Amino acid sequence: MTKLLFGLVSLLCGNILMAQPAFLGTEDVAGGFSSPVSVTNAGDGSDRLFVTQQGGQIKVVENGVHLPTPFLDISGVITSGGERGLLGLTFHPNYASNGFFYVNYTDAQGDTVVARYSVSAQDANVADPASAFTILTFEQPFGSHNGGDLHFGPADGYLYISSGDGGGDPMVSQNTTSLLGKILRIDVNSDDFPAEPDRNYAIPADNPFVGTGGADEIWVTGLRNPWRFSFDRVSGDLFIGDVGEDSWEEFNHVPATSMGGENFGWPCFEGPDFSGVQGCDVTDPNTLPLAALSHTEPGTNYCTAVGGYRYRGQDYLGLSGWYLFTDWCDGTFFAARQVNNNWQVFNMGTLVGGFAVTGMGEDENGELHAVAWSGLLKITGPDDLIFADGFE
Ligand SMILES: [Ca+2]
Ligand SMILES: [Ca+2]
Ligand SMILES: [Ca+2]
Repeated sequence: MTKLLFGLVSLLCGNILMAQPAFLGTEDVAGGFSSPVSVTNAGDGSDRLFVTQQGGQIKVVENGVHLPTPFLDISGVITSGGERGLLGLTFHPNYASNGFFYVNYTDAQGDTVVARYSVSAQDANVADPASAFTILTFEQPFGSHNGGDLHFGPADGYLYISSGDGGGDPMVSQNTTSLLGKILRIDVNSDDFPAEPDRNYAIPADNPFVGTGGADEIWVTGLRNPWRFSFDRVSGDLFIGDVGEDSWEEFNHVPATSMGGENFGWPCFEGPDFSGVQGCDVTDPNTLPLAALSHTEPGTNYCTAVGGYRYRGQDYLGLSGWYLFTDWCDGTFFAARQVNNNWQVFNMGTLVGGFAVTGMGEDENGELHAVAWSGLLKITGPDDLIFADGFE
């Protein structure tokens, strides 16, 4: 890896400051999960949390109780293990009235499926497994780098889906005719493909590759394995954790004002470094991450970016507006915020330990939660201003 842009490397690293002190903590909410990978809420006023297990189950936590009966169990239709499985879950913005929710999983052939399911008519804590309705599928060349997250944009109501480079030729991330290595953006409330039974969505007219040779579903490009991403529920900003290869773990930002089309560089760049991969040029587009964690930083073990959330809850007002994120292997949490055109990034310490936190999510009030090992945790913070450092 050629470090042609060493000055930027220093800037990205040197920007990480120590919190004074680290105010973050955790509270146990529920346990007994098997390989949990995400947590979210239904937005239906029930205050329930839904934990996605890689093996194919969605589990409900109601009033702090982990219900034994799964909300949905699709273990029979998926391939799980390694980086495959049931990887993501999100609820339709009108879930309270239409009962639709959406999953991202690896099917029996190892390919990606985004499917809609419906809650059962009889029991709010059980979905109807026969309601499966395919939204979108795409082939995966190998078992790794499946991406797998999905969320509705808070402002536009479109479904955004993260896809990795698939573990084969990484240049697919720069190929705008491929859905791999991208964030996709589709409208699930309509169908532009009535003749195609496994393609049931519409293309937003303002997607960046509409009217060009690129795939109309693409929102942003140049990602390697965007395992977890999120939206700021207030501003609509998009935050993407992108799992790196040998050098950097990336956390990328797409402002709500974006028209899409950002290129985050992979595989021509990893973090700020030009890779020298054949077919790449140092002048190629590379929207830099808001923060990047170096694999070679002494005393750390960064290896897998876990994108978090910009805190918008009410319990810890000192965290308001801070983007919280972590790394699966190392376990250190970070808080970042944008001041003018710069990002300040603070090391908040290790809350749970390494090889623990696989995903984060919000409850209906915006309180931040994480899944770690077999548990569901609430992230806690200070009651007062987070930093007394003159930045306020
Ligand atoms: Ca169709
Ligand atoms: Ca096109
Ligand atoms: Ca990048």
